[in-house]
Amino acid sequence: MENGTHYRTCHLCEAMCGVAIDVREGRIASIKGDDNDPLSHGHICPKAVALQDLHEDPDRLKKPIRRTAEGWQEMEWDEAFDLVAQRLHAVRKRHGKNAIGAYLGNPNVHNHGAMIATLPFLRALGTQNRFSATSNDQLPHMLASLEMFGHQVLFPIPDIDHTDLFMCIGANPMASNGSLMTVPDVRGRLKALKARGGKLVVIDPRRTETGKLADEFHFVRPGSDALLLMAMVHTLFNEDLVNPGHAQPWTRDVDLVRLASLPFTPEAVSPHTGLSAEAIRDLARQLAGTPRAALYGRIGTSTQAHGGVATWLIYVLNILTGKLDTVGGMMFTQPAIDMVALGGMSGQRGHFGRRTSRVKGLPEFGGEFPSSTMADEILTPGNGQIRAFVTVAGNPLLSSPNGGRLEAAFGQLDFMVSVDYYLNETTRHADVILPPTAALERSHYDLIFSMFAVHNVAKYSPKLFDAGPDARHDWQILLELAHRLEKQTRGGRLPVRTELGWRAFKQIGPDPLLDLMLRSGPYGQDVGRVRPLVQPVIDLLVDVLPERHPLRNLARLSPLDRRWQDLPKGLSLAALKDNPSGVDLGPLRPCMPDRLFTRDQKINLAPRRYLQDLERLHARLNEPVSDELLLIGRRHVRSNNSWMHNSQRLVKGKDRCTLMIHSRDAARCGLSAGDSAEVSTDVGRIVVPVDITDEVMPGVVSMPHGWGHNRAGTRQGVAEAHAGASINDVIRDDQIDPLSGTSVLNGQTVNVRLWKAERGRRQA
Ligand SMILES: Nc1nc2c(c(=O)[nH]1)N[C@H]1C(S)=C(S)[C@@H](COP(=O)(O)OP(=O)(O)OC[C@H]3O[C@@H](n4cnc5c(=O)[nH]c(N)nc54)[C@H](O)[C@@H]3O)O[C@H]1N2
Ligand SMILES: Nc1nc2c(c(=O)[nH]1)N[C@H]1C(S)=C(S)[C@@H](COP(=O)(O)OP(=O)(O)OC[C@H]3O[C@@H](n4cnc5c(=O)[nH]c(N)nc54)[C@H](O)[C@@H]3O)O[C@H]1N2
Ligand code: SF4
Ligand SMILES: [Mo]
Repeated sequence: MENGTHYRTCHLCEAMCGVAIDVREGRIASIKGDDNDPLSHGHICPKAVALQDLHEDPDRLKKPIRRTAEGWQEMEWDEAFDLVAQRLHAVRKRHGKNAIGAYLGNPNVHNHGAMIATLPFLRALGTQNRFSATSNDQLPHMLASLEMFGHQVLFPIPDIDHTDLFMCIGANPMASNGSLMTVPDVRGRLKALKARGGKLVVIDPRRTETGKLADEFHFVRPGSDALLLMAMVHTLFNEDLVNPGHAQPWTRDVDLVRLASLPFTPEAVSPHTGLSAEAIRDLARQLAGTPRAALYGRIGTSTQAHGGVATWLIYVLNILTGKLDTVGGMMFTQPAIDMVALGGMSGQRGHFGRRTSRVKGLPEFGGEFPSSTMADEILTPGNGQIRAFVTVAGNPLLSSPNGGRLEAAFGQLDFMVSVDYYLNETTRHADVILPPTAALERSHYDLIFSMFAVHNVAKYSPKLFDAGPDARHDWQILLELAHRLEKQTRGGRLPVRTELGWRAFKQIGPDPLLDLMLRSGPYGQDVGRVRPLVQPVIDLLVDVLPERHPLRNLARLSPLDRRWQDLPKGLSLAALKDNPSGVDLGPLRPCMPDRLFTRDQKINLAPRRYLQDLERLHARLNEPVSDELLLIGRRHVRSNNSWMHNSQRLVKGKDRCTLMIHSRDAARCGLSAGDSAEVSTDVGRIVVPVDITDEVMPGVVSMPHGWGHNRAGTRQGVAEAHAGASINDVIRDDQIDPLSGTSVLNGQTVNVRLWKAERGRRQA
């Protein structure tokens, strides 16, 4: 790499900040914000410098390793691919396809190459036992989008730059930098909101970094949001405040929602939620009374016992008050590569409940079962039991509920392979680890997060460093394994056309496909010239791309489509390369009802499965309010899920893996400043230093996830020295939101007591 400044997108979280990386003598000299980035305008968070730490991390694996009796041994790629394909195939042959389990982790979504290669890889595996971080995360949003708008990834995004009221429930964008809302520089944008006379309202069991900036803050009891939101709906009807605005003609079943909300009066829900009836009414009135307003919820409202209903109600409230698809409300993006349109064309809009899991009968979503039931499927004998496992960019041992049980499950597999560049809590169970190139060694285009951005932008970054001939990208690893597995399936040889397809795919890679997608997309360039190229490429890949793969529809897209007539044109990969800081495609704009995918092109405001689940919510009204401690999660701006703790710069300073507890509860548990607490449930116990603070609501304790790097046999020196404890070691895997299958990561009851080193030692 030549000396100079390289512009790219930071891929670490959803915010897509533009970074300017200065390279001197082949090394990174500095990482700064890119002032010319049309979305982030120079903003970065403290994690951006960790791009260098990740790149230079001596613990990062560069060659495949295999577990042997003498420990881990390096091996050559070809040998590793053969070994993995053979072992997986052997399991499949003996026990059937579903005997292989697969888990896809969060970083895949930040990696366009991996995204494009995943579906062919999964098809080659052939298993129905698929899992991902989705069911520990945004599944309720996807389900609501599917049921209400007809498409699982058509998400309403807060138009935060034009709103006058931002109501934030169960999200802490000041720490997370936004989620299902790609929003670099949240602080700057919230400042601008206030400068134009707007208001920030935050509702959370903890007065978070975002809560501290709020003009109005409310504590809410964990897991009670659905009650609160229902009472807001109730108020809207009761006070005649319902007005869907321009969504009126294409919104159906408003009356059913009114009926459903009848029992949930503000008075009835008040003791359960912790908000007064008057405060609840006032929230509803504010939302209805502010023309440009957005109600937004995330992890706190989705990964909890009523995550399905709570997430649905957030959308319902926005719709009933006319906020959907209006400037300053909840709007839809128009990305340059429109995965919504591409998927929608082949009926790939998503599906739910087509089959159920073997052991617990839980519904699939988009072909995946809930991650909470992964251990059940590995540990429970019988036909279809998982015996081999594949993880790609995931660390479920720390990120899924009941880490201890997963530990036991992974420990008894016949074979496991992980595509990952760290030897960590999960991958140390693997027989083979296949490490991909690091992020700066590959090109970058945000296929997914461009769809969630608060302003339409497109940006491509070429690779910064050359990883050399002995390195493989994620997409190369996945396609190579897929190709070899397909061959195994068909007895060693593929039909000529299929073989050619695989070779072509491996040769082409993702970037030329990006180019075709950009050119034929809404802002594309010169379709006349591109059109004849698209179909032949798709034809070449037709045996490789699974049926209904969105790419198969590429030839049917055109920038000249009626819907896209008003949009600026000219995008191609070359055009993006000419604009290394990215291209501004304009603010979000109304696009409904054209973009609805429901059969009748109407918003389904009251899908049946939500109404059915209300019985469970209603029953809560008659339950006593328990005084047990409820455990919730949190994020910190210097951390990112489980995998950024090996950067000294990020972990240094104050211990961040602490248990926040209210002074009242600390006193009840006999805890004082400087103590450690033992947090336990019937699935496990952990020890964490306490942070006594009235920042959390009485009755609530909070700790971050992704820690617990003290398990033997990992190779992450810095992380091991800052181990912390894993919250998921005490979170039960048998508690899920039955409506959506999402893990209950927030609001489970826990026991907390003073941990005495003496007692710990005796038990050990
Ligand atoms: N209790 C609790 N649990 C939670 C959450 C919570 O709020 N509370 N949050 C949940 C959420 S939202 C999420 S998204 C999940 C995340 O959970 P996961 O997706 O399971 O895990 P991550 O911690 O993101 O770990 C990512 C893994 O990918 C590897 N990796 C990083 N980059 C790459 C790459 O480019 N290629 C490959 N092949 N590997 C890579 C890392 O080494 C690491 O092993 O955690 C969930 N778990
Ligand atoms: N720095 C950093 N940034 C990240 C990540 C990270 O790990 N670190 N992870 C990324 C990922 S994968 C994701 S999905 C996003 C998540 O983005 P966010 O959803 O913004 O993440 P959190 O900061 O966990 O915010 C969840 C909030 O919900 C609150 N909460 C918990 N239980 C309840 C409840 O029952 N009701 C209500 N109303 N609130 C509740 C918590 O107190 C917390 O403030 O962040 C992304 N960005
Ligand atoms: S907020 Fe931080 S981690 Fe997220 S994209 Fe921006 S610089 Fe990267
Ligand atoms: Mo996530």
